[in-house]
Amino acid sequence: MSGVANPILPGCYPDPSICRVGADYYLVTSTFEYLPGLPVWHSTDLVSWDLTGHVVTRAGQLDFGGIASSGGLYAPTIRHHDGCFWVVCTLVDSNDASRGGNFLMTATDPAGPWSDPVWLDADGIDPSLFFDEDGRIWVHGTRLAREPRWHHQTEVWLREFDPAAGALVGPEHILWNGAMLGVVWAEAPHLYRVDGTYYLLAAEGGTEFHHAVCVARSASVTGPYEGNRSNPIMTHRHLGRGVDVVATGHADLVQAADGSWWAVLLATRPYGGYHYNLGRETFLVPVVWEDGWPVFAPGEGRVSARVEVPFARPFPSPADAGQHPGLVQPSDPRWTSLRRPASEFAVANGNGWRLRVRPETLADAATPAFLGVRQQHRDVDVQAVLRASLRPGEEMGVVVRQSEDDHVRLALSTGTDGALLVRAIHRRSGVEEVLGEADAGLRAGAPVRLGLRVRGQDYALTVAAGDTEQVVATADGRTLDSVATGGFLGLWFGVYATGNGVASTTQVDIERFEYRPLNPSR
Ligand code: 6LW
Repeated sequence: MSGVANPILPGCYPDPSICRVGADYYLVTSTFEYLPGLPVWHSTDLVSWDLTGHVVTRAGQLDFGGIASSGGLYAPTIRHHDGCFWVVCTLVDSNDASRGGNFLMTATDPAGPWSDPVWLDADGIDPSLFFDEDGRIWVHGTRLAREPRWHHQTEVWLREFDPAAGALVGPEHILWNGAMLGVVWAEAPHLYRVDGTYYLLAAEGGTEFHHAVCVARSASVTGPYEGNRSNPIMTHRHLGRGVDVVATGHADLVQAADGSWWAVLLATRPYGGYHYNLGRETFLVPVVWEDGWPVFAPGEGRVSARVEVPFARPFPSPADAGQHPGLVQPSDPRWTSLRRPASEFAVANGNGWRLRVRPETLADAATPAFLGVRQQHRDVDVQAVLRASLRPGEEMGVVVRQSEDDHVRLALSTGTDGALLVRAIHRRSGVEEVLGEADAGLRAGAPVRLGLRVRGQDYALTVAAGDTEQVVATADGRTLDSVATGGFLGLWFGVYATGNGVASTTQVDIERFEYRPLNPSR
C-alpha cells in the first residue's frame, strides 16, 4: 500500500481534469494569463506526477494581448480517443466578451506539440468532451442561463461535435441548472457513461467557500437528468471556515486500470486567517459506487490529508530534499511568463537568465520582462541574484505577484550618484505605497542578492550586500490573496526588469533564482 499527501499538486493548479490511457494518467489545470499555458501532468499511479508538457506554448497559438489578470485560460478538459488527445478550454477576456471563447486543441503526444485552436460556436465556460460508445462526440459546457430565474443561474448545455466539419452540429440540449433551487454557478460539467447509464458531474455554489460537487444521471445522453438525492456528493461548506481544507469542488472522475474510481478536484488551504495564498490546488479522493451513484471519499465524506492508493509504487517522502532542489534552473518547467513566451525577452544564461529590459511594467496587462514560479509552500525562502547596469528610470527586482493591480516588489534602481536604491513597493488595488527603503551600499554592475523570506502571512523583502542581509520591509500576505483582491489566482514569485515605459537596450542578468520551502510537505 502506498499513499499520497493531499494536495497532489500544491500551489495554483485549479480546475483539474484527468484521463487515463492504459497505464498512464494525464491531468491538466487552468493557467489564466500565464504562459506556457495548460500544464499536462503525467502519472502512472495517481501519486507521483511529472510535468510532461503544456498545451499552449507558441506565440500565435492564442492571443492573450491585453487580457487582464485572472482572465485567459479557464478550466480545460482533457480526454483521449482513438490515439489522439483532445483538450477543450475557454479563453476569457473579461473586458471584451466578444473576444476569446471555447476552443479545441489536439495532439498525438500529450507532451506536445498541440494543434492550433479550433474555435467552437459556443459561449460560456468550462467546456468538456464525451465520446460515446456509438462513436458520437458530445461537447458540453456552462453559461449564464438565457432566461434566468435567479441571479447567476447557469445552464449546462450539450451539442454534438462533428469531427469532419470541426464544428458543433445539431440541436442544443439544456441538461442541468444545478442540484439546488436558486444555486449559483452550476459549472465544470463532465459526462461519463458507466454501466450503460449517463452521469453528469457538475460543481455548483461558486468556486469559493460554497463550492460543491453534484451528480445527476440519465438513460439518454441528452437527458432528462435526475439529480442524486445525496447531492452534494462532495463539499466542505458545512464544515465552516476554520478547517484545513475549504472550497472543495470542480471535480473530474477517472477509473483506474484495476477498476477502482478516483476523483481529482480543487480546494484551498487557508492559513493566517481566511486567506489562501497558494490559490486553488488539486486534490485526490477515492470514489466508490453505491446504488448506481458515485460516493466521494466513502466513510469520511471529506478530503483527507493522505490518500491510500493501493496500486501506487512506494514514493519517496516529500521531505526528501532531493525533490526540492533550491536552484530553479532555466530548464525548469515551473517558469512562467505573462501572455507571451519568455523567449521574446529572455535567454537562458548559465544557472539563470538574461532579461532584456522592456518598457512594460508589472502594472500593465501586457508582457513585462517577468519570469516567475508559483508559491507552492507556506514557508519558503526565495533568493535571486541580479546584476545589471541600469539607466536612470529603469528598474529590476523580485516580486510577489497576484495581478497587475496587486503585487509587492523589491525594486532596484539607479540614483543620480550611480548607487543602487532599494525600495519595497506595495501596489494595492492599483495604488502604490513605498513600504520601506534601504541603502545597502550597492554599486551598479555588481551582483545583488534580493530575497523573499515568507513565513505564513509575513513576506519579508530582503537585500544583501556580501554576507549582510537586511529586511527592507515586511508585507502582509493577507492583502495579496484572492480573498483580499478578487480573481482566481494564487501567488507567484518572480524576477522582473522594466524601463518604466521607456524602450531600452539594457540587459539584466538573473544569475540564480532559488526557491527553498522550509517544510516541503506544507
Ligand atoms: C472556472 C470554473 C471555476 O472556469 O472557476 O471552480 C473558474 N471553478 O469552473 C476559473 O477557474
